[in-house]
Amino acid sequence: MKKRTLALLCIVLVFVSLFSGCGFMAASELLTLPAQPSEYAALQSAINQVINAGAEYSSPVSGSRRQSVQMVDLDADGTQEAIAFFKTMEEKPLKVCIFKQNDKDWNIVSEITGEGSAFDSVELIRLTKESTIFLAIGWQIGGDFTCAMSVYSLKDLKPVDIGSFNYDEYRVYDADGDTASEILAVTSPSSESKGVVSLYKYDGSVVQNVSQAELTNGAGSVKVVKTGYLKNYTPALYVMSTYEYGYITDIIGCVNGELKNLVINPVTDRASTFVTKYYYARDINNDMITEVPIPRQLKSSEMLTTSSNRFMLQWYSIDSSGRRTLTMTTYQNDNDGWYIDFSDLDYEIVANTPETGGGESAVTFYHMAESGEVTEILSVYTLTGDNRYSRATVGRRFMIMENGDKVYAARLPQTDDIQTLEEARQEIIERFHLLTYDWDTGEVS
Ligand SMILES: [Ca+2]
Ligand SMILES: [Ca+2]
Repeated sequence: MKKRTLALLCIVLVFVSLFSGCGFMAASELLTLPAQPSEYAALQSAINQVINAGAEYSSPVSGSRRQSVQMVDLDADGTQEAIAFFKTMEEKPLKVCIFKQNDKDWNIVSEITGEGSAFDSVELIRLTKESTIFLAIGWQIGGDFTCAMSVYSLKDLKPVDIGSFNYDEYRVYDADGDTASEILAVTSPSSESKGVVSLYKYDGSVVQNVSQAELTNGAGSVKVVKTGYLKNYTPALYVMSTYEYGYITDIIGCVNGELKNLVINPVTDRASTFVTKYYYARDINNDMITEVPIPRQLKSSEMLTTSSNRFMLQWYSIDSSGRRTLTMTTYQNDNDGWYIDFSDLDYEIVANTPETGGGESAVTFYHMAESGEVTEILSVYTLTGDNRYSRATVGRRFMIMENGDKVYAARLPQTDDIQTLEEARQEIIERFHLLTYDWDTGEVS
């Protein structure tokens, strides 16, 4: 095994589910004003007048802005206004109030009311190249997971409805590279229609649907929506849905202002990204470009007892024309929480055999010669229990790392060349990684 330079993965260990979308969250504690210094007492007093009139706080349930009172300089006058979210018993029960400070007092300068069961989300969006802020409010309408978004201009802090649309999920980013943000709305498939991603853009007076792209025909519920970069560093939306007995990822890019599904096969009307397990697109090699995992079945050998679902994951980056480039090849062990980067090997892994028992779980990888002869290349062990450390170094085994109550070890073929063996061991240690969570999985609740 030759020593190679490897791009070490930098994986963030913190699992933060930051997602926008129309899901139901567990009722979180309402976050009101961060503190109660004297200058906020007057604001609290103004808010209390709304509450005393029969309203209660109703914080947005998803997205990154979930406080029921948010301090923002909406009109760029250098001082912050307050936006507060309430639920009332009125005919339109959801109420947004914008408060502005005038000397010491805070007063309501405008209100928005709407129908729905809850605020799904709120966004402050720069829909033009200038710094002007537009307000978008997602309303949960009806009992299912459908939301409606209304977008408002805020000239003189007077909201004017400049467009609205339904969505199940959405993301806000500059999709077409004009430095202004757009809204990309995802609607799940129904019995009558395919899932669709729609591009909503501000034309100077209204926000309207300027382009859309369909998801895979036959795709089911949307599981993951995340933004990422194509190979040429243009942004795209990666949408993973259930599909038959697995999952499929549609990749929606914006080409010359038009949304395009970059991985759809026009003949089959489905994306080329089917996976049987819950493997979603991510930046596997930390180069800012999102890769999509596609499994490759390992060849099997009659000389080995292997189960049929043994495969490597091949991670591809996609460019704006849909061409894909292999970036990394991994073997992933979901049960034991690790993967190995098998990129750029000068031999082909053909099969592996898993074994479990007695506080040990092992996977052995093989190479197959043209004659069909099978050679063991590498075994990786996950060890638990009392004497796991001693078992990590028994015989030809060497320890890779420990994590919690697990010790990971490996075993390489016999060799008398101590230096080669030491280099090979070091390479295995470098290629071995624990499975961790993305900081932004894009998972949809
Ligand atoms: Ca744009
Ligand atoms: Ca990448």
